[in-house]
Amino acid sequence: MATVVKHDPTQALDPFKSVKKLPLEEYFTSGHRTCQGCESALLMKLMAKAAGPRTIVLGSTGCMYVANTTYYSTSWVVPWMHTQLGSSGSAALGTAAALKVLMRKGKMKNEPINVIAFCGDGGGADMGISGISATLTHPDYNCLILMYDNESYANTDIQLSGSTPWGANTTFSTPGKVKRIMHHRWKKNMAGMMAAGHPECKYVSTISMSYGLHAMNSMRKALAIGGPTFVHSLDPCPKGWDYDPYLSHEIGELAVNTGVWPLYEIENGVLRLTGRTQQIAAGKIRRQPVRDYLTKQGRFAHFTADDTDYFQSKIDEMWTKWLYPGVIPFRKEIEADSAPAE
Ligand SMILES: Cc1ncc(C[n+]2csc(CCOP(=O)(O)OP(=O)(O)O)c2C)c(N)n1
Ligand code: SF4
Ligand SMILES: [Mg+2]
Repeated sequence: MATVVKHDPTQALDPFKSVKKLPLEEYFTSGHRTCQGCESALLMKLMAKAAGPRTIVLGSTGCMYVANTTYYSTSWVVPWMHTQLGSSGSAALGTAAALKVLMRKGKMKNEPINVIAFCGDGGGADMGISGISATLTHPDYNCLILMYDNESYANTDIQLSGSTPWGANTTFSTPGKVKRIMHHRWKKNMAGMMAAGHPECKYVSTISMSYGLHAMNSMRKALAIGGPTFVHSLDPCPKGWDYDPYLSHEIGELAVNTGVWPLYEIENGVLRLTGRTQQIAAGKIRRQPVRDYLTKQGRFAHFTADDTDYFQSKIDEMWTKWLYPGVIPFRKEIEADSAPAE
């Protein structure tokens, strides 16, 4: 008979009903040095609020490490530890395993403690993907891996990553006179990949800080469900995306409303589009043209009309041809445009 792995108890983290019902306590406070308008810093703040005081946070190298832990100061009120750039997965698993052993041996009080390891897109979707993958195959350890995606290696001056959108201007893909588009690869589908490849992982979701309550409740679900989980946040970055910091919130909304960043969750194997994405898919609101999103950001300022059309066509494809809009990039053979000849 197959052994059913039972995970340890988790904290009861019911969804927050409204912004007015949020606790006033902050566990990520002042004293950091992130740029004005940094949505990743907002993610840290809301993640800590969503998780509450009995939480350990581990952070891999990147802006959210460097700017938040200047020598002799930190904005973290909960225990926090730095981990190596590609190590969010192993840091999460190792910490969850250590807590389990210490509690079993009676060396610390037996209580559910949230373990959250965050990583950037460079540290997570590129360098640390194998460690994250390994962690998501261990159903007996409770931990959340939170990927904050500012679509570049921002801390080292905006080099392109596997998460950088097609055509964007980064320090590794500066448009020139002869070649305008220097980055020809499409962004990795990290959340879909994590969900599809790890059947033991009970919860994967995408979030945006422009929808803070939705994001906090998603992180609470990820922490409460048990076992290892993965949440992917798209975080506008004024420095890397080259826009005025006051636009951060609007650009986050545009990413969702243009269909560039679909919001969804996969809970116990059930896939559900959420928030505005669900409304777009149900035909209740119109998907905005991607031009509205691209023209707000300097990193796309070199785009010609053809480039914008190409970008739009790829987003349309994601919405109309994928097995599930924005989530699963397969097509049923019968629906494929040009099924290969036998
Ligand atoms: C193994 C290793 N290689 C390179 C670096 C240099 N480095 C520090 S932060 C960073 C960028 C990380 O990018 P990302 O994970 O996307 O986080 P962000 O800086 O965008 O917040 C790099 C390359 C490092 N610390 N460790
Ligand atoms: S470079 Fe981007 S991610 Fe880094 S602190 Fe500034 S706004 Fe935040
Ligand atoms: Mg990054």
